[in-house]
Amino acid sequence: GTDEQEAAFYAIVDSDGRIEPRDAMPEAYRKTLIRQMAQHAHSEIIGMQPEGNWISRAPSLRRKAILLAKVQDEAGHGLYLYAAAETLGVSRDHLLELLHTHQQKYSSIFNYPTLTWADVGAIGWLVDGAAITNQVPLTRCSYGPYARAMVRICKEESFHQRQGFEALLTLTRGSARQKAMAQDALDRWWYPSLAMFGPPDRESTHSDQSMRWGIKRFGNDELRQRFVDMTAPQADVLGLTIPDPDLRWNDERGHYDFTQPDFDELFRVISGDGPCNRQRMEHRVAAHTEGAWVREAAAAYAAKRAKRAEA
Ligand code: FAQ
Repeated sequence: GTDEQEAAFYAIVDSDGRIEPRDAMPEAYRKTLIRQMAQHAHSEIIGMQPEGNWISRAPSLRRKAILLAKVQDEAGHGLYLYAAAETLGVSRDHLLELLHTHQQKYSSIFNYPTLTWADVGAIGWLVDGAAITNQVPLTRCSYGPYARAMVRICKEESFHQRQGFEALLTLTRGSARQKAMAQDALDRWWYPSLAMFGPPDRESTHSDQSMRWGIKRFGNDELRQRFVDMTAPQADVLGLTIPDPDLRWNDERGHYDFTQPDFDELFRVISGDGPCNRQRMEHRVAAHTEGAWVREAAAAYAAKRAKRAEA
């Protein structure tokens, strides 16, 4: 772009305006947005798998209906995000191709297994809780289509979070075995949830630039702290113990002190070596391949209708 275009871009960003698809933008800004939005979209659709695993085994009809609706919402979030990414000049097909060939990522959290029913509650409470903490600031992201998609997604995620909390509350008020199952789920999901926020700021590749561009509004560490501050009192209400002996309120800081997640584990999981990476990708690619006839039929139907409209 020209210097003039660049000045116009920064004038919008610096005045907290929104960049729209037709505005000139630096190529690196466009690339960063495509990376983050695609990764986010991929996370939504891969994220359907761990909970989808429990749809046929939900403990009651009511729980099953709720879980089905939640997993459908996640498919919807993926669609809003792919559509928002398409405004940057990439196609959804291409983005899926990049996912399927390991050239783009999805969130580390979805590479962990859902071993019991309590895991479904823990995902809603912790994973959706972390997602909201990270995504509410994205409603003020400098790229208009992404920011607007986030508004609706955050409303739905906050319902998902309460759903998970309520499912866990039911278990913690149940039998000793049910309570133990809820505690075990918290023990396994706590640190992977903290890792969702990404590496510490000092090791974060993109944070400084993304904050300069108004894509990210806060660093990874600040959002992780916010999540701990929000979640610790909720664990008390549930009567569950967060698996961190050093977690305690620090009056001076006005925040909870806590133990950081194992970032070596995060990088291992991101690079493909988590407990379920292979299974998640195989399932995704198989679903895509088996769904080819649906895409072909939809395209043929659209072409037929277009032809009819012409006649
Ligand atoms: N997993 O320089 P940074 C959901 C990568 S919620 C995998 O700090 P950035 C809802 C990062 O891409 C989950 N990769 O990166 C739901 C970068 O890689 P690269 C999805 C990670 O972008 C709930 C490198 O490490 N939410 O789906 C992770 O500035 C329940 C260096 O990191 C979003 O995607 C990780 N945890 O900050 C669905 C939110 N952390 O490209 C179903 C939007 C870092 O250099 C059920 N995304 N990496 O090779 C963001 O806010 C940001 O992208 C961050 C990372 C904060 C995730």
